[in-house]
Amino acid sequence: MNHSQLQQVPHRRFNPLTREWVMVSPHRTERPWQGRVEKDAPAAAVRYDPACYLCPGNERAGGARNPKYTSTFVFDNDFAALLPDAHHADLNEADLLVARSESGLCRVVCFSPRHDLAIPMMTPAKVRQVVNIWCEQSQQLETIPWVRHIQIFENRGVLMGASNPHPHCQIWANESLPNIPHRELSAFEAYSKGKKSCLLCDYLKLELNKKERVVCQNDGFAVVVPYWAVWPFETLLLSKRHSGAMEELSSDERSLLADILQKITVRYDNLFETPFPYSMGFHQRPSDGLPHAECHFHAHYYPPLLRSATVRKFMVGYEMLGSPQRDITPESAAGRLAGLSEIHYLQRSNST
Ligand code: H2U
Ligand code: ZN
Repeated sequence: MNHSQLQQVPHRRFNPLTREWVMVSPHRTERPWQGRVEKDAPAAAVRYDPACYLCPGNERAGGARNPKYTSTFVFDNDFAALLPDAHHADLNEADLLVARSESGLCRVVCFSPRHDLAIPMMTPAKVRQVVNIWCEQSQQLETIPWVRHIQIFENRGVLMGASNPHPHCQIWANESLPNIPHRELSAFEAYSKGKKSCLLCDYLKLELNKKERVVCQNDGFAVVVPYWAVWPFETLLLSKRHSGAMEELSSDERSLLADILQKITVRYDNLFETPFPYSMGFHQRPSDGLPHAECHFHAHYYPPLLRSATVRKFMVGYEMLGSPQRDITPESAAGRLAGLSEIHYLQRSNST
């Protein structure tokens, strides 16, 4: 059997980054479905919201007041999940009750003073400022001796638990390697040891040759729906040059990163003509001072939507108990995303 015959039959696909399997059931997409592609009510586009905790000059929920910032704005999360000075604890009872203390810092980054402009709608120069602040923050946080991992992530939309529509992301820096980066690090190390090359450099080469899962690219980055995608329109953003962290990107590459972030998010918004919800985040090498030359800088986008602005995929039932499963194939999701315009639907209707 070859790859094209897989388009009709249930099968499993292997994720070499996490070394887990996903079930793919393409034949189910033929089942009757009477839904339609419906558009969400467009969010009221206010540039400034006096009731927003993140807008310039406003008071936050914790009582602090934001400065009248004019570019990006970073502050320590008023409700931080981790604290920098955890009391040391290392408990183990019969290998069954195991716990350790964890120090960390949690920050919030407002992308711009504008309450209404998310990444796909911002100017390229403003997105570049966001990339700059991510690099600056990573560089600053990794100088803290106990910081071993820096996670930059964005929850967009209420569906993904974002607490505020003002475009922002979070940065958590902590003492230990979280589960998923830990699994990815083991996979990078094992692959590099066995094949004497980089897992994601090899994967990217394969995808750029095959082209069937490539959504968009520029000189520095490519976005693919990975062969092993779990979420219907999940994507993987890969740097073309092998580098381990965002701060290692050249000035040109930082601009290209800003560009590719817009290319993929504009496509997402255009898919159902709605502000497309997702959780996304960057995976970089651990910041423990070791080189980790086998790690390859990348980002994951996990959007929950399946068929329209309101029909989402749920990770329930078999997926909670067995393994993740998808119906629409990664190839067909990539084809749909790749075919979309790079002009945002709201900017299109404004110009007509
Ligand atoms: P999310 O939208 O991804 O939840 O991120 C917003 C974060 O902002 C959230 O973690 C913090 C919340 O704790 N926050 C503040 O620190 N101060 C506020 O006044 C509002 C929200
Ligand atoms: Zn706001």
